[in-house]
Amino acid sequence: DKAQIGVTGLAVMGRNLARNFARHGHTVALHNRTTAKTKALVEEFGDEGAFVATETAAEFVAALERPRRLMIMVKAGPATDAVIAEFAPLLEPGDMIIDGGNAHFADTRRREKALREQGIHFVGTGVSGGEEGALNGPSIMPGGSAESYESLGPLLEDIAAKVDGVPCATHVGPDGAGHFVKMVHNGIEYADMQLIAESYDLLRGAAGLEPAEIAEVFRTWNTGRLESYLIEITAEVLAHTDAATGRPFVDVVLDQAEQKGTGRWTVQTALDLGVPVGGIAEAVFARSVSGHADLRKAAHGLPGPARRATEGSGFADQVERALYASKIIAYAQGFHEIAAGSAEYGWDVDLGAMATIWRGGCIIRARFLNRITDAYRADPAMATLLTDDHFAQALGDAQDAWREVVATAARLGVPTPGFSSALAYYDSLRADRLPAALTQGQRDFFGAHTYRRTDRDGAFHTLWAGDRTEADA
Ligand code: 2AM
Repeated sequence: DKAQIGVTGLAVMGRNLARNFARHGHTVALHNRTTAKTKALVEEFGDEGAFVATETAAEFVAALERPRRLMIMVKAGPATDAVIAEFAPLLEPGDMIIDGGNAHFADTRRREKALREQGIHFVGTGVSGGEEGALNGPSIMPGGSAESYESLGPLLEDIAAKVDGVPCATHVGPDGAGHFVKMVHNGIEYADMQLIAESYDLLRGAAGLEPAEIAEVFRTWNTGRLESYLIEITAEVLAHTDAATGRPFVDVVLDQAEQKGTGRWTVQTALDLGVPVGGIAEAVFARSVSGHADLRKAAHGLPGPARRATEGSGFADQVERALYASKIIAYAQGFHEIAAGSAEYGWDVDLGAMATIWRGGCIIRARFLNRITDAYRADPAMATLLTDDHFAQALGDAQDAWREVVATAARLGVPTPGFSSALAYYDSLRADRLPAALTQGQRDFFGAHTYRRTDRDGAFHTLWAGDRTEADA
């Protein structure tokens, strides 16, 4: 029997996706550059379903039913191009190459275009949920042609996570749309993690709670509107004790956060598109700051306020509100970026559907995402999530606590770039007037860059060096 799908690249993600397909009753062709990995998979997990182990590229391609569905799970970058170059000549028009790696959407657009000329569908696909998700149900974000999704969609929906019976997989849009959305998903994940980290730091530095006590606070939060995978694992990590020292685990881990690049891409892309994503950017920069051991060492002795815990038991509730409000901001910024990318590249992404497929399988899975889906269902053309009834009310209810938390952080010297920038974004968007008017005035003064007026159309320039009369520009 021919295989419905083939997976090449059998490191842990590829292996787990292959097993997931097989467990759902699909015959899966297997291929890996190093054939020992293929053999090992079949030896260890062969009883989970129908696998066809192959050694050469030709054997692999021959094992697939037509049109062929060939999934590549190699490290994003040159390896992806190498594998495409190896297999594309063996394929026929109508066949599909699915790239489930973390490719940059611009690479995906390039590859899709090149393969389209050969009649091959290239489906750049975001896959979120790590190893565990790949095996038991990830969130899947495929781009590529709508035609390819007709053939591929049912398989992807089979292996995806399900929430209330709805699969966490849908066709995102043409060419690079899937990888773009996966990229922004990761950017939002960075922001969400940073806000949680700041909440922990505040509960410790401003309220004087111990990690085990903070774990309890997060457990309580996880029964409410903040219920999510990230809050759940935060409680687990904070409650963990280091076996070697008997100290809280979080106190023995080096405080330098690393990154693989999708958060940085989210911010770089936002800059290119002109979309303000301060919350995501601050999260990327916070990791960067943490890693600059040399700067931190040099600055370590600089003066700050006495960092004494002064806050009482009501503080945790205020932090919960600040966290929820800041989280709304981070998601609003991420969705703005997806909307802008969709408009720029003509993808017509259904924003509400993105929130739906993130409800399960992926790292940012959360109860909260239903609210985003509802918001876009009610008004698909909404300029910003912030004005949705639910979110506007939550932001309004949270704002006193949010301001109090940011003020407390500033007073005590607890760094909260995420909370602070989220609040500044909120205040900027809702402001009557912004000091951007002054900025334009300065630009006109030193560079004759002109300005527009509030009271009539046109572009104007003031003769700053002369008699300061105004001229039509
Ligand atoms: P390997 O087992 O032969 O190293 C993750 O690195 C996966 O991508 C592995 O399955 C690895 O195969 C595969 N891979 C990495 N670079 C590759 C390349 N240039 N060509 C083919 N497979 C590659």
